[in-house]
Parts: sequence; structure tokens; C-alpha cells
Amino acid sequence: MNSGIITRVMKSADRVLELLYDRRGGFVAADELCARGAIAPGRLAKTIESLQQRGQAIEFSPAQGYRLAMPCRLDAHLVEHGLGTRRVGRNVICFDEVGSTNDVAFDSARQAGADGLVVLAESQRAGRGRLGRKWVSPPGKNVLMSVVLLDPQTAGETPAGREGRIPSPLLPHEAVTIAAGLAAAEGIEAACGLAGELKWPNDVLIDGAKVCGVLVEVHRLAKGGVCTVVGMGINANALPPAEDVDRPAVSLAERLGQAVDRIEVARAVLRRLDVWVANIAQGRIDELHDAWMARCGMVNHRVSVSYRGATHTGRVLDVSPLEGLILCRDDGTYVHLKARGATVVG
Ligand code: BT5
Repeated sequence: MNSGIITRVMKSADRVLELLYDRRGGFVAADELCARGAIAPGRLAKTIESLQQRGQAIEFSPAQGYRLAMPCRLDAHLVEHGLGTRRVGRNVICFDEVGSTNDVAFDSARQAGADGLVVLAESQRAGRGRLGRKWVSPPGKNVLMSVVLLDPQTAGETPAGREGRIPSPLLPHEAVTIAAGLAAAEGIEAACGLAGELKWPNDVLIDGAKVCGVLVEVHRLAKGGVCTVVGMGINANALPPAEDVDRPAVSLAERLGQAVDRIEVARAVLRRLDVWVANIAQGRIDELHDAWMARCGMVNHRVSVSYRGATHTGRVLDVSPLEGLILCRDDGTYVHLKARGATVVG
């Protein structure tokens, strides 16, 4: 088959998948799929077969047509379709298995048009958390995704700085970390109606148990510029084995009592991340601060934070998108603790 025909066949398959997905587990008549998917009736069975080869479970009833079993398998086209974002999710790729989606994201950052790329995987061989810890997720059940954000110089865009000054760094690690956690909590709520609480610096909790973790990493690129990768692991439908976690974990499905559509969750989170990344890039961080604080129950609580070899114990005063956690230590002194290198230990 020449490449033009392959592209057309893939586009038809994507369109059919969209139509089936949008029916949310209901049947779509073969005539409708052909008409709206611009497919000759004789080609529909082959198109359905190609989607089945992509791992989608599609059922056929002679009387009713075709239906996609929900929740369906992750699919890059479905995540992209109807996303409506400006930067995050301009392109989406989806893998069966990778080492870590963050590594694939960094590798992809060298390619043209990588800004906003979303990398999803059904499973990770070496999913990582912060500070050398692991992220463990049963295959095919959860959301494991990473987003590439290139600074404007790298992305070939106009830097968003006043008087042509390029703010440095353009996307502060601190702000992106809290924006990612907030986006995850907001997206989860939009997709499933579950209100998550934020635990600085990078956890989303439901009733005190961890449902999502965020890992923001920054690399300088060989060609110049900086690449920030926002990695997120969301327990949509399954928990990690108990021996792999040192604190309680929870999944969305467990809370809801039913399986969750990962595509809906991923899209909702990406939409919110797009909004917050735009705010940060424009230097508008007050809104981020207020929205974050509204979901954070830590203020005025006494916590102990391990930070670069020392432990700081005191009362949480605030979380600043640029300065990190602001703590009034038990001895009355104040300290600002940055997300990178900090872990709340008690
Ligand atoms: C995090 O680290 O919470 C950041 C996790 C980021 C994972 C995503 S998945 C996609 C992308 N690609 C990657 O390789 N990583 C990112 P941290 O705060 O260090 O928490 C890690 C700790 O959480 C572990 O030591 C475990 O105790 C616990 N943990 C591991 N897997 C978990 C899970 N699925 N659910 C809840 N807790 C988990």
C-alpha cells in the first residue's frame, strides 16, 4: 500500500474509533459508521479489524452494529480528539511498554514540534518517583503520562517576557510541580467527580490515600534550551502491590465502585495543565496559588519535611508557586523549602 492510502485508512479507522468511543459503550449502526467515517461498506470489516489489532475490544451485533467495550484501551488519537488545548497535547503518542514515559519524553524533545507532546504508556518497566523512589503500576490499568514543555527559545517561539527580557528559568520547576498536581486534582474531579486534596509538593490524595504522584524533571538540551518534562501517574483502575508503597494508595475505581475511562481522565488533566502552564508562562501565578491553596489542607498544620539532608519541623504558613513551602519552624524561624529535594515525612 502506498503511504497516501495508509494515511487514509488510518484516518478512517481513527474516525470510526471516535464514533464508537463517543457512543460510550452503545451500538453504532454499520451504515452510520460508513457514512460518518467516509468508508465504503465493503471496507468497514477491515477497518474494525485494524482497530481490534490496535487492542480495542469491538463487538458486532448483526441487528445493532458495532460497540466499543468501555473502558477502552488507551489510544493516542482518542486522547487528542476533542482535547481543545493550545499547547499541552498538540501531539499524543501511546506505547504498550516503556522504561519510563519521562525518558521517552526527553528523547522526543529533540524532534521538531515536540513542545506539548504527551507520551502515554500502558506500562513502565522502570517508572520512577522522586529522589530515587519507584512508581509502580499494574499494566493496562492506570494513567502513566509525561508532557514535554520546551522553553520558548527551544520551541522557536517568542519568549513571553516584558521588554524582550527572557525570564530565567522560563517555566520554574516549583511552579510547574504544583501546577501539575493541581491539574491532576482538577482533571480527576472533572472526569469522575472525586475531589482530591493536594499534599505539597507533588501528591494528590483522596481521603488521605495517594491517587496520583507528579515528577517534574528538567534537562538542558544539547542543541540549547531547556526541556521540562511533567510526569504523572494516576491510579485510575488499579493499585500498586502493597509491598511497593510505604503509605496508603487508592484508585479512582476503588472510590467510585466502577472502572474509570482513562481517556477521559487523561484529557481532563491535560486540559487543566494547559491552562496552568499558560498562566505560568505569562507570569500569572496568583491564580495558581489561590487554586492550589483551596485544595491544600496543610496550612496551619505541623509537619516535618526532610530537605537536603536536614529535617525541618514547624507550622505550614503558605505554599508559594515560586518559593515552595513556607514553614514557621518550632524555634520561631522561617524557612522556604523548594519542592525539588523535599519530602514531607510526618
Ligand atoms: C511520585 O514520587 O509520586 C512521582 C510519581 C510520578 C510517576 C509518573 S508515571 C509517569 C511518569 N514516568 C515516570 O517514570 N514517572 C512519572 P514520590 O513522591 O517519590 O512517590 C513515590 C512513592 O510513592 C514510592 O516510594 C511508593 O511508596 C509510592 N508509590 C509508588 N507507586 C505508587 C502508586 N501507584 N500509587 C501510590 N503510591 C505509590
